[in-house]
Amino acid sequence: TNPSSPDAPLWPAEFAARYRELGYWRGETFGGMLRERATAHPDRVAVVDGERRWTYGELDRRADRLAHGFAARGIGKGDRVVVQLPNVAEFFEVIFALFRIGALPVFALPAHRETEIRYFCEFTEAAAYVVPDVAGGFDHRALADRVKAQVPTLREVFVAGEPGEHTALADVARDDFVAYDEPEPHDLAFLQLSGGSTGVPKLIPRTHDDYMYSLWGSNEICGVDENSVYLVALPAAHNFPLSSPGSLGVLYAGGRVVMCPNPSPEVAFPLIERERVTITGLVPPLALVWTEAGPHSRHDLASLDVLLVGGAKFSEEAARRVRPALDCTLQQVFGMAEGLVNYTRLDDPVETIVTTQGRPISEHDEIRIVDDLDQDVAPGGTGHLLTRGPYTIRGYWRAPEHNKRSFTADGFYRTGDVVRMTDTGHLVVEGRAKDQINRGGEKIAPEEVENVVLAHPAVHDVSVVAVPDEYLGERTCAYVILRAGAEPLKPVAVKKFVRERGLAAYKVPDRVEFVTAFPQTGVGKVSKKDLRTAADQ
Ligand code: J2J
Repeated sequence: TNPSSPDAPLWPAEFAARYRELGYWRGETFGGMLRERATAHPDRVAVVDGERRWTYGELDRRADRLAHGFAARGIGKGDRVVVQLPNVAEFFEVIFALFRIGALPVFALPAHRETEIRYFCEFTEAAAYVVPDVAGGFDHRALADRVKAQVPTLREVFVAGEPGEHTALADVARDDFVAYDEPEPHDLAFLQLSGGSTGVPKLIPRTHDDYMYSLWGSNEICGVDENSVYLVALPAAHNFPLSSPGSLGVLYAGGRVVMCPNPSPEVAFPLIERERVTITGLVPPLALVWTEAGPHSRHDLASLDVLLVGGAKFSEEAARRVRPALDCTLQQVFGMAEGLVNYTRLDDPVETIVTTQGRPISEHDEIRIVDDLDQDVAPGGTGHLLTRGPYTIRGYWRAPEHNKRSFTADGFYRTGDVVRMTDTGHLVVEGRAKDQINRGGEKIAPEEVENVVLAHPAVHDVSVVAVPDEYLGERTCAYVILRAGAEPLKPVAVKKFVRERGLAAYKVPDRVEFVTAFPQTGVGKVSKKDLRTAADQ
């Protein structure tokens, strides 16, 4: 069968058949996987959140009760449900319930605000939106009120905690059986968010089969087994802590997942000690903070075996500090929600671990490094990374026009990353060709921010660019041209405007500069390269 649909172009039949034959696609679903683990070891702890400890049996039961509750409310196979939860145990209860009934979680981040959430709900025609009551001092129920008033398809808002005007998750769950249509392994499991380089974020359709392979493939490479304890320090819904090998990899292996409400050493280190955490993943700025704090900590971090660092380039200098400071093995990871994930191997020589971003999970991850004309560069040369393989998507969800640009005719994904390959087959990330800003692992599409700034009545034009930053790698700078005759603006007024339009805080420009013209390229387009150089002076 070839389940490609107009919504989501999937793998051509011959590729799907090959990935099955090779044993990469095992024909499992997430709902079935949890059931198997819960049957095999019901009393083993699956998820720890503060004082709550859910066994596999309990997580399975909770997912069932919620699945029946969702089904009773008419949510079913193929329906989209925007899930915006912080690092709490309910995250797993909700997503496994949705996996079971074949409804697709759309993974929003806790930082997203009205502009992003409204877009996700509208674009996916979501039937429901799942929120916490209050998280990080922000009332998500009030955000849900505003979104629900604007999106007609949105029938339900479910709240983990005090529901206010909405419905408590606890009141959705039910013990009686409600029939539902189960998904097949080749069906979509969820929609993940792309970092994005365009005005609106793109949605990434992942299937049970392909994502499950990225999990067990990662487990083998990262040494994850039933004794592993994974600390979810980054936002749980992000692809890295979810799948590389992440919480879902560790649940696949029958290990234990520990929710960390905040990635600072003050919160994370005591949890590592208490739960004997063995593995976790961090973005480079946090890895820097941990390596500074590690040697002075009064907490016992000896259980920590592996620290994965990725999401943005980790400098060689910082990479060298990890083992001395935390006495664990560094694993660099260069991944993307669209698929391809590269890891340095645990037994790679130290020089490889600190100077490369790893090599692909699979022998069947096809890698091409090409010039601007799509011609392969000479071995060892630097160029654009294109990839195709058993867990890399063949197209974004409902984006046929965009897909023509982001994928080659023969199905390679254009990552937008500029890389070279060493003679051991490891990739080194040398730069980026896509119009995206990587702010310490948080991805920002300049166009999305520009569209919001442009809505300001005093703004004639704007260009958002990256400026180098010692701590975050990159920060954002908005160059603004005011309208003729407009009252002068202060930078804070621009930032405040962006925040009030309901954009995630990490997208609010760090710097705002007023100019009278933008540098132009030869063909009369704004030269972002020249703006970046100007910002760096
Ligand atoms: C340089 N750039 C990197 C690295 C990602 C594991 C780890 C990370 C992500 C992720 C992920 C990088 N060095 N080590 O999904 O499963 C940049 C590249 C890439 C983009 C993808 C995972 N690791 N990057 O970061 O979808 O530019 O996924 O194309 O958020 O992050 O971003 P995202």
